[in-house]
Amino acid sequence: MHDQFPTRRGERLDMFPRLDPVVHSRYKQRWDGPLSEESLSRYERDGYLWFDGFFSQERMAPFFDELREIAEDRELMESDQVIINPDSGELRSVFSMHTLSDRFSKLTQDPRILGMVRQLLGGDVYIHQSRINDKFGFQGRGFDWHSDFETWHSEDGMPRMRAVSASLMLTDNNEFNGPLMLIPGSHQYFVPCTDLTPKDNWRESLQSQSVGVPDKIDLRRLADNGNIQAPKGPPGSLLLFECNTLHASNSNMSPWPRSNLFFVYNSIDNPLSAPYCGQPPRPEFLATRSHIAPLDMRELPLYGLPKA
Ligand code: 6CS
Ligand code: FE
Repeated sequence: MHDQFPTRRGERLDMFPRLDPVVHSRYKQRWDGPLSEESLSRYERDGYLWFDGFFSQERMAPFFDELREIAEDRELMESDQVIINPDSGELRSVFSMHTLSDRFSKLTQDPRILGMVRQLLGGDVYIHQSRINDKFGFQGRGFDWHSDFETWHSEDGMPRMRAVSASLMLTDNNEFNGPLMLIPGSHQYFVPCTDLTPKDNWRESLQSQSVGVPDKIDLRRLADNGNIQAPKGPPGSLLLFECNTLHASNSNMSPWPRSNLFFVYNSIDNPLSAPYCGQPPRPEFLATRSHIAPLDMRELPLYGLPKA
């Protein structure tokens, strides 16, 4: 099978311009939504959009509380979908949050998020992956540079660049606690990586990624060109980033936690095929393959009002 995004072939391959639209509603389908022409153009140029204080802090608090409950749940903490930081034994990531919790599931259907996501992807979407990344104070480890699409293509068989991550801040993200860093404009190139994918790579890569990290020469070129940005803001801030935008984060050296929630939306016209790296598919909690149905918008009750 010819692969239009060759990567992890055991040899260095040159990066090349992306083959897919960034804002899909401009091309194949016209799909209206809440984003202005200015925002769409900015997303097209930078590969992400930042919304400071998109939701209120009060609205985020129950999600953070639920995360703390998970950390207390012995059985869940021992399951494969919870990733532990090998240095500290503390929680690093919880995958498939939307199947674990009704509250998280409903949030994936919030009209304010879903409207923008559908507009960017030009039609109906489903959740490819959801997770919380949690960096405890003083010890939360970082993530090396990568494009999510590079992993999802090679390890999950995602055919095209037609997915977007919505990342909601559950805590403050500031310069001390390891906020996400992005390279604006890097989504415009596919950067092949060199090392072959080992079997069950996810067991290693979700703790500390080494395969799927671009060459330093390519990273420098893209960062020299687009610089590096680290959006910062209070709980409830939202980052929408294109699946191929290069990103990384440092460890959390502050005493405060940094917890971010991620929903990855994929177009229903871009369902997974066999992994391009030749390994068996990863578990369903990392990459949805079955029961793919378009997400509907679900209006939620008003927040902040006392219960009737
Ligand atoms: O393997 C994955 O699917 C993931 N790994 C990283 C480092 N980022 C995105 C995604 O959660
Ligand atoms: Fe990532």
